[in-house]
Amino acid sequence: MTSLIRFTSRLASPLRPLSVTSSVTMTPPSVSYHSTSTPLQSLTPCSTDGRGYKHGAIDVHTHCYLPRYMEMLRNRHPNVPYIIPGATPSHDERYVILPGEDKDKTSAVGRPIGEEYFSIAEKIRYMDRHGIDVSVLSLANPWLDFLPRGEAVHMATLLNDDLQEISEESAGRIYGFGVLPTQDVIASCKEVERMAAATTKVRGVILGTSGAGKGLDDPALDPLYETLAKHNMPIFLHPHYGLGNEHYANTGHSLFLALGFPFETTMAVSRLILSGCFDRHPNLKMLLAHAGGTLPFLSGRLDSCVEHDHEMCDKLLQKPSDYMKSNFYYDSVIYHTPALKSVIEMVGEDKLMFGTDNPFFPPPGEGARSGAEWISTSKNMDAIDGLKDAKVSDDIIWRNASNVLGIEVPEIIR
Ligand code: 5CU
Ligand code: ZN
Repeated sequence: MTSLIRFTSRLASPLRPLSVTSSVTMTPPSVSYHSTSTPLQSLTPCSTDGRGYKHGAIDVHTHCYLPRYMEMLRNRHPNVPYIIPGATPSHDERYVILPGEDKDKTSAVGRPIGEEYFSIAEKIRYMDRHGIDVSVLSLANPWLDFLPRGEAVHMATLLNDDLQEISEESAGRIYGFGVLPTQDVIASCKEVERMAAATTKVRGVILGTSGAGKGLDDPALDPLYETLAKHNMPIFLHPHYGLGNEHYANTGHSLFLALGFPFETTMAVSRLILSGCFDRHPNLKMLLAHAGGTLPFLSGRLDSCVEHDHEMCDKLLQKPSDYMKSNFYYDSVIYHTPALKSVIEMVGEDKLMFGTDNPFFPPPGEGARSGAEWISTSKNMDAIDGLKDAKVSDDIIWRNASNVLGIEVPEIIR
């Protein structure tokens, strides 16, 4: 029989209602979270000696395929996304994730995955290795987009309960972005209400660009945006489908990820801004993956094209680039100091937040499983260090996420 848990919100947060005592019940999961037997509490102190960082970072772009979701993927073969079984259960499995990946004969089908993709204990070990104090965990793409409506609704509730319980057990190391069954807008609004009332550490939601199936500028999503804005829950917007995919054959996954992902974000957010969404929902906040794709770089051009377009020039209350400063935050996952500088110049240093995209881009070979340093993570940290401004680096590494998402940081780094 399922027992019932009551959650009480205790953390002061500029984004969430304070001191909410709720009688909303959340169902504990039937699947164990941890694929190792290590209790989370024994992993909780952050050893920032990984690369000698004096500050613990807050990672706002970090994923996990929770065990319950993995179980579902293992039973979907051969419908993408699915797991190709390994020699033994949970060993040498391959994950087929990207659209059309198993049809493109020019690239390998699936990628090897292990505990780094689904174990919370492994996530904490990785965090310790790289001086990351807190992770704001999100389910990775493609979330629940591919499920029939009813299944998506059911799964969202269970996964959000899992996330809540994981964060409660983590002694402050894990916060979360919940997941929504976006194909059902009313159910998504209810799930946001449920999380806002009941959870203490789920600080927003992760969303792909498909919305209810017609993109983010679909007016059908307005009630969801209104509900999220009402509860000060930001959307972490993340690509999955790629844009321009027909041009990427014979390039493995490189161009799909390097170009298709950021182009997808750029197009979806541009459409959303031009739809007037932020005039209707001025309090809606979004955190954009991969530093907003190419949007910061193209913002001047976007402004100019709108201004000179007789169909668009008087539809918005502000310039597109104004919304990009007032309603958006940007992760730092671009591996490049000059690019970071230009985003800061464009939107301000209070808008960037450190991210890693873990468990994607693991060290080549067996590195992910041997506790090796993740070059993708160090490169990102090095790019921030390259700004050569300790205050701005601190803003990006932890302070902005702490302020915006209401994340408690250990005294040592304040
Ligand atoms: O390597 C990849 O395919 C990915 C992905 O699917 N999602 C993500 O966030 N980063 C990389
Ligand atoms: Zn990601």
